[in-house]
Amino acid sequence: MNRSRIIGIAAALLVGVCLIAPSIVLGQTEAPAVSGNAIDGDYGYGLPPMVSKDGQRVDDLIIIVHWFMSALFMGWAIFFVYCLMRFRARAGHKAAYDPIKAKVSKYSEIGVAAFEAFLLIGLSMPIWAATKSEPPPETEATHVRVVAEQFQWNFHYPGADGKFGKTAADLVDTVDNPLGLDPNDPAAEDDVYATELHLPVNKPVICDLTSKDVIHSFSLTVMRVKQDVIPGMRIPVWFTPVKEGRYEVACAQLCGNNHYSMRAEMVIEDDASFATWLEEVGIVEEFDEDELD
Ligand SMILES: [Cu+2]
Repeated sequence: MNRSRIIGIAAALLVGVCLIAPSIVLGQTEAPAVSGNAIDGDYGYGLPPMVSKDGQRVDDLIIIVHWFMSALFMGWAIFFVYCLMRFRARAGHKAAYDPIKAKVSKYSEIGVAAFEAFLLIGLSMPIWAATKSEPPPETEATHVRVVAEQFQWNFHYPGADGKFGKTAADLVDTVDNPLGLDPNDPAAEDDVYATELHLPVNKPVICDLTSKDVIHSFSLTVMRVKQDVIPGMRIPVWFTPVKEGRYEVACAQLCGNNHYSMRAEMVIEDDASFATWLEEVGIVEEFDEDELD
């Protein structure tokens, strides 16, 4: 392939990326559906919908990093095409093997390193410290235990007494006792089990994550929350939902053959609807126990 053709292909690729990128960012498609129910919010090729109090800060960081990487990409791509043209083989020219010393490259490298340090120390660390180091007070938060298993999410609510009943791995029964609740513990009597995550709007949420089998990852894209779920560990995550709606809970860690089907729904609703739902789910559980007796 001759050199001018290589230069032409490189330039065409560069122009192509510049033309396609904005249409990808601006494009919108249908929201994904979970078990037949429509999921709220506009899903496109850009950032997914965000309904969390602290989410905007995470989004700002993602956007800044992407603009910075785009500028770096453009800089390197222009330099690449320049080198192809400037240092092509020509009659009467001989390649020089001495290292090149240029002030432009030295200062641009220092500039990139300084900006990266600013990204880490000036932007990322303060956001991380503000949103991830201190959980909200337990008395003000909705507290849920999230128990992952192949290939389902289980949600455990403490019930009216606000206390989670004791659980034990050897009490787990997939059909009758999916959480492994201890029937002799009085705190377990009013506990609620659900496969859908319901949460009241505008109130902090603490989710304690654990797994029955392998490593999963609790992914609430709309809350900008993603955390590995590890058997034998209790890992808390917290967030504050700010918009009512029906959203997706996904597993973001390849956890086995049916990993793709490990999805649940998260319903953000007002206080009254949440209280009604908790009561209804509780009633269903009691009814099931009567049936079994
Ligand atoms: Cu999983």
